[in-house]
Amino acid sequence: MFVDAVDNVDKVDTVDSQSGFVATALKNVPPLPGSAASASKNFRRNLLMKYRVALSCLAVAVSGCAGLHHDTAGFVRVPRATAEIQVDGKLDEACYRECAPLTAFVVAGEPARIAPEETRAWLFWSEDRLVCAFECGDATPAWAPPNANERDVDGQDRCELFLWAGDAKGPYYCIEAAPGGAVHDYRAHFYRKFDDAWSAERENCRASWTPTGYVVEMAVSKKALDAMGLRLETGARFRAGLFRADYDKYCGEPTWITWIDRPHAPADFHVAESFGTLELAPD
Ligand SMILES: [Ca+2]
Ligand SMILES: [Ca+2]
Repeated sequence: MFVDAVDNVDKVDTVDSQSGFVATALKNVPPLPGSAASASKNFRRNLLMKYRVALSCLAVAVSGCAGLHHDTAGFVRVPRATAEIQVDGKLDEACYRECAPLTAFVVAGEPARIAPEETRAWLFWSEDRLVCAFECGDATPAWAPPNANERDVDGQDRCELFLWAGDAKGPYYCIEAAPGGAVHDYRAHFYRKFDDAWSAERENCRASWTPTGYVVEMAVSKKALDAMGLRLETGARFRAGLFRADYDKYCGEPTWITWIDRPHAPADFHVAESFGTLELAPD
């Protein structure tokens, strides 16, 4: 069951009462797939171009900041959160300005192809949770409202966080979050043995629309991480996948976007080679 609540004139919150996932959408939310309102797409594309220029300027401005991620060779040092992060689908906390995002996303299996949309991702940790956020340019929103069938996320734009303790025979855990608030979370074993009954202890998980795409902001609790065999302490290392599916239309053909690519191999995020390594940094 889902509950709609309007708490101010600018946004509408859609709450999944079972998962706790909340999508915060501006009232000028992108049209549902196939709706007449999709005629506004050209206007959105123009906005996208202007916004990308602005983001390029911003990237230059923050390129020398402290806490910079190191995203070479599939290894990232995750900075410790120095202030409270409100998981509300808005990336207006200082950490998102002060820490450069991961931007090394590529089209999976197609090294010569430039990703058609910009993808930026951040990770932060504290003693009680791991925070992950994505900011995605997307001129072609493809989404549907949340419903009881989490597999309906499969045909939607979405950002994906995979977490794995590194045991080849052990489980890995996946949270796939769409811009309209639908979430598909599951546990899996290699190769592609899925258990949809698993659900993350997602105390907070929100998505919101931006003028040029969407944001997903999520936290995974210490309790959930403990159950995965992942430790929240300085120096701890574990494996993670950061992925994105970008559809031009609902249930169309996606462009698969990944942080760790297997060049010249078909896109497949459910293999160990698609995971990078995170190290929890002291600051
Ligand atoms: Ca926030
Ligand atoms: Ca899209």
